[in-house]
Amino acid sequence: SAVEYGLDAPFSVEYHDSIPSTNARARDRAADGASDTVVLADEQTGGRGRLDRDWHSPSGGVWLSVLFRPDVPMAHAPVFTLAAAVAVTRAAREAGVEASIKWPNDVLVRHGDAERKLVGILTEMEGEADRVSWVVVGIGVNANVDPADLPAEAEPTSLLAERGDPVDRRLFTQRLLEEFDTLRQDPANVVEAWRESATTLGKQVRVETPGGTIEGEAVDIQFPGALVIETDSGTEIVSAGDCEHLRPI
Ligand code: BT5
Repeated sequence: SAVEYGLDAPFSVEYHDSIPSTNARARDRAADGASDTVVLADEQTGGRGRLDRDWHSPSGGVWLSVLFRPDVPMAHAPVFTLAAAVAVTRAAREAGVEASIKWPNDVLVRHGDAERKLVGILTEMEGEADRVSWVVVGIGVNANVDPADLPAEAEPTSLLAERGDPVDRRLFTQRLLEEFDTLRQDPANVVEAWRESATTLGKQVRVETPGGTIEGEAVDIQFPGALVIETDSGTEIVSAGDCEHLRPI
């Protein structure tokens, strides 16, 4: 409940026991002129992933959206997805869970060769090419939820399952928002921070894009968020928005 939170965050925080989607609510707040606002919910009944996929959001998760108005061109907005991934990874590690980032928008926990999805991030924005009007970064963390209540094909995990006991959602969310607040103000340094927490680099990957499949070694990330892949026929650079699926091969 809201009482469990009582966050001292660098944002104005709006809490809901249940809401269709915190991203949808944050977009509505943006249309009303709000900024530096976090929408937080215990449960979402219509959570969304990328490409209009469903995001399962039972009670006990940390489902939140950060609305802000950075002074950056539209093309730079993907850097805030990386910033969110770094922030949530750091908060998870402080909670004792060895999370790492899978490009472009997942945070997962490795168990041997298996990778289990802990977090998904969905960034939306509106504005002009030379300056965004607003950005909404949606972060879905399987916090105190049972992975058995999540879609099995996604191979999900949760902070609860990894730790064996519930996480203090207030502390976790507080740390997440503090880290995100620092990173969002320093986009140029986000890529370096991302490299330190990423699991994708140095791996053989297969990326599905609207233009076809790209296979090779993921060698680097470029500002504001593109993946650099060495293929047999040369270097390919894939923007986050063009990635439909990334699989290790
Ligand atoms: C994402 O999409 O990973 C972005 C998810 C963003 C969710 C947050 S919650 C707060 C805010 N409000 C919203 O409405 N959304 C944001 P994508 O990469 O497209 O992955 C979606 C896929 O993940 C689905 O097709 C499922 O296979 C799987 N999935 C669904 N729910 C999951 C969960 N809770 N944990 C792990 N995997 C899940």
